[in-house]
Amino acid sequence: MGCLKTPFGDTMTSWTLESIRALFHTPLLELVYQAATVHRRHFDPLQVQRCSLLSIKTGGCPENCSYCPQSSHYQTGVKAEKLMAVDDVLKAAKNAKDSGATRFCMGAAWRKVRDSGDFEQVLEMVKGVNTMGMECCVTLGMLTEPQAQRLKEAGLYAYNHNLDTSRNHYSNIITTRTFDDRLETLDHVRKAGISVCCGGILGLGETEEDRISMLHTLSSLATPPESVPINALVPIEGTPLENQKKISPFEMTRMIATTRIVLPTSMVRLSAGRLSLSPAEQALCFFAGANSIFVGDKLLTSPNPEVDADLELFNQLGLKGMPGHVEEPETACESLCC
Ligand code: SAM
Ligand code: DTB
Ligand code: SF4
Repeated sequence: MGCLKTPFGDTMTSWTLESIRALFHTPLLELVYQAATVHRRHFDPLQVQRCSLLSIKTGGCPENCSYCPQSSHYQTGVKAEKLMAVDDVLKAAKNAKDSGATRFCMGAAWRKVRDSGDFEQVLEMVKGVNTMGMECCVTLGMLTEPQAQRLKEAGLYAYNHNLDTSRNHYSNIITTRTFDDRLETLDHVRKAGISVCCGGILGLGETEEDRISMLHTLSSLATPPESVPINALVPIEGTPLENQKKISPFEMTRMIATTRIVLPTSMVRLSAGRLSLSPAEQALCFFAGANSIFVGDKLLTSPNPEVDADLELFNQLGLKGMPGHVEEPETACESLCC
């Protein structure tokens, strides 16, 4: 790790590839202990943010991401649908808020945002969710800087745009866009003043070096992401990765612990793949520094643990939901959601 001085005189650490590699290969229990220690310095370790996820535009995507059920390149049984109506989305957001979610994420199976009526509708959705006092996050594919600015003006809190894997492994997984395309959109999001949510997927046939390299790219961004989702591949029949070997819970734990230490103040999200982890394995991930999950029995198109199972998990572990910090405006909400 090298030390840099910020303009304010305090020290900022920059992680070299070698230092991340050494950390990643630390014996697991020692690594988890270090990560848990770092976690406690920056967060209440008993608080785990509950996020809600909704697919506002499902299927028919022109990209060929080898893991994705929504790509039109593969026969996965996911039907292409039109963009959801604003009112329906806001009703879902209200339900999510009532059930304790403090972040509402909307996903669209788009390659990129087009300046169109659909984008105007998404801006309305963002405005509505923001008005409810939840962190509003969207993931819509590639964005230009003016589009990012419009999302910011509508009240967008965060934009999710994952690197998914290392630069080296990227073209084995997706060929319809490049790693640099991803970085360019992240730059547009950052320039618009939107919080960046960017992480990856384990189980895409990548090596440990690929995982280390992805973390190095994330920590080397001019401003590292405030939010880092770590997904385990949900294998989808019909996709090229349907028979991929499942990652072990210890691989997930190692990745989460390393992420927590390399990006100590970021939210580390235990995202897709929780159904293949037992309650005890998820507990190990929380101990290693994961402090957010998606709640609700569906992710975008694939299953997620039942709400009751997560409530029981929180009770058993003594965890509580992280309180929201986005303020509800004082004026009454004029949208159709309430
Ligand atoms: N189309 C937009 C994009 O790709 O940025 C937004 C939606 S896309 C479904 C959001 C993220 O979901 C992907 O970047 C990927 O990390 C994750 N994802 C998709 N399919 C997955 C799967 N089968 N298992 C785990 N994560 C998956
Ligand atoms: C993220 O990193 N994982 C979420 C969210 N960001 C958008 C998506 C997971 C999708 C899993 C496959 C599906 O349900 O379609
Ligand atoms: Fe499309 Fe996003 Fe799925 Fe890739 S991950 S196929 S861009 S919806």
